Amino acid sequence: MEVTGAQALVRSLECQGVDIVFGLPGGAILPAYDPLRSSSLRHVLVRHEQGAGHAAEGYAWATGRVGVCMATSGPGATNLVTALADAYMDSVPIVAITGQVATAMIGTDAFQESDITGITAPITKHNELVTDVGRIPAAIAEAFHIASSGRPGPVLVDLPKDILQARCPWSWPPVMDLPGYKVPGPPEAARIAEAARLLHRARRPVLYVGGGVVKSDSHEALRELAEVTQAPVTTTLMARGAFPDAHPLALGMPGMHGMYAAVTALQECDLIVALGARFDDRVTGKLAAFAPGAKVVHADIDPAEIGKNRQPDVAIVGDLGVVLAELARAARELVAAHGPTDTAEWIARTSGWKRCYPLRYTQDADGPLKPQHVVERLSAMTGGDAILVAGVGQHQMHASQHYSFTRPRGWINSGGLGTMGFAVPAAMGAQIGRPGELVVAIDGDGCFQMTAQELATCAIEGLPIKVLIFNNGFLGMVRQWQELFYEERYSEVHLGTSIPDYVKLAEAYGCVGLRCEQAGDVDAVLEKALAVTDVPTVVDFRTHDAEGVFPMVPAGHSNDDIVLGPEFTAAEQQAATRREVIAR
Ligand SMILES: Cc1ncc(C[n+]2csc(CCOP(=O)(O)OP(=O)(O)O)c2C)c(N)n1
Repeated sequence: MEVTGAQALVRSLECQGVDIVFGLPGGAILPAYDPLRSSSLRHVLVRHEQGAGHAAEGYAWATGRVGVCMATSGPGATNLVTALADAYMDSVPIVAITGQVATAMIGTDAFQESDITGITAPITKHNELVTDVGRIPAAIAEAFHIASSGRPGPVLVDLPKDILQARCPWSWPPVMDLPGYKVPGPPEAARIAEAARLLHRARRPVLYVGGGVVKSDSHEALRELAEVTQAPVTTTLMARGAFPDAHPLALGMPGMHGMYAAVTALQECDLIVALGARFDDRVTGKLAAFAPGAKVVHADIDPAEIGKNRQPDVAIVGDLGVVLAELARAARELVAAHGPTDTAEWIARTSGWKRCYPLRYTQDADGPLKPQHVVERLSAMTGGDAILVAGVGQHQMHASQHYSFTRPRGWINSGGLGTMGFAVPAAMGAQIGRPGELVVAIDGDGCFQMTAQELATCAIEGLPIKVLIFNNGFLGMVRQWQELFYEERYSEVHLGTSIPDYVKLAEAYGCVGLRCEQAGDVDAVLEKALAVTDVPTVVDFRTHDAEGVFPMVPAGHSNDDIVLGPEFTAAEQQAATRREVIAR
């Protein structure tokens, strides 16, 4: 049976099990939008292609499935670039379909021509300009295979208009031809055994958990490993929720704005077991001074991560689902044969740090509204079960720090690229992927204004996302750096709180708009927002404009230099620097 290239594309997506495509049409991709009308695919018409890209990411984060976005050539395709770079940095499986000018026009500076495979080569796991209509099914099948297997990531398929219009015989499944692409096999048993032995012997171990644990859905085996070995667990910004924050072994987030206990435990430990984490500079601080006395076990599906920043003593390459299950089994056997691990003293110490140097802020009843207070109330009112999506900046850190996460895939953010404008469209994708669940975006006023137009998409699609704007009137995180590192010389960070009027803006977009200026009103306003079930709700929280994010390790410094912040006395800071547990 013969079909057009466009029909082959749509059928391939259907056969691939795709149910949702985020996109916006234009000239070169037009042929594909025609068969879309009669397909089983649901297309969500975004207001900006960046929104389509982040929505595909949000869908992928929330469901574990591949997110799909579609755009036309030239500006449509280049508007996807930020989302592709974001997905690449955070290993998010998405497939981007772009239209391209007709093959005969390529290289002529034709209208809306851009070399999108050239542009995105360094920010995609794979991309392909398809020049043969008969290859479309294979190109799509390969794109989904590459995006979702091994270390996940974005793949782009560029389809010239004449290729979409040409005809070819249809058959499925196609033969995939990927000679250079290999997904790691099972981990080496000897490495697992060696890692388990180190963990069994360690007196001061830390499980350093990264986004790979979420992506491989291996949180249950992680919990078993932690409990069997009695090893404290730190979850990075990419892994919040992979281990419940309320668990006695949970240390919280490590890194630049991490919990004192997590940061210091990594500095003092004798063994780091890094699981799907990449020793990112935001976690290690000054690399040469990071965890000086620790042996390192590093498990990751991507061999390129092993030894990239820190040379491990034991390297395990493999799917963390398998690695963690086998590590837990090996640890259980060692405990059965040789007795339990000896970490009680270490747990007492790390728990002491948690108690002495917690997150601290002051919410005066009639003082300015603190962002931390809003997050804590949201956490309490939702039992930690919301799907939380964040923008980038202070609000992101406050959300990650103060929300008590209970489960994986309940936290979605832009970790590696730090993309302002991520939250609203990613929340849209998450809500479509997990209908019926509560999706809450915590966004900064700066971030929100970068992609706010997707509220229109959400309203039309009837998506009841909650967007909590922490409106401090500033590009807050940059303001904080100017305060601390540029002697309060504030330069181009003031946005003002009243333009736009976020309540009116929300209403103009067909959403419910609410405002909250006082701590005493937070619960009532959140309750109102949570009660809306048919359209998005936007809440303009007028938050304190001078609030900082602490603790903080200044960029480039050693994690030993962690600053607790203004809520702690000089004596407490000194005790923390000496790593003392102060008797109560
Ligand atoms: C697209 C983009 N541009 C610039 C930055 C640099 N940047 C990081 S945080 C930040 C401020 C964010 O301000 P806002 O959204 O109001 O959040 P707040 O920090 O106040 O919570 C900026 C400008 C970025 N991360 N992304």
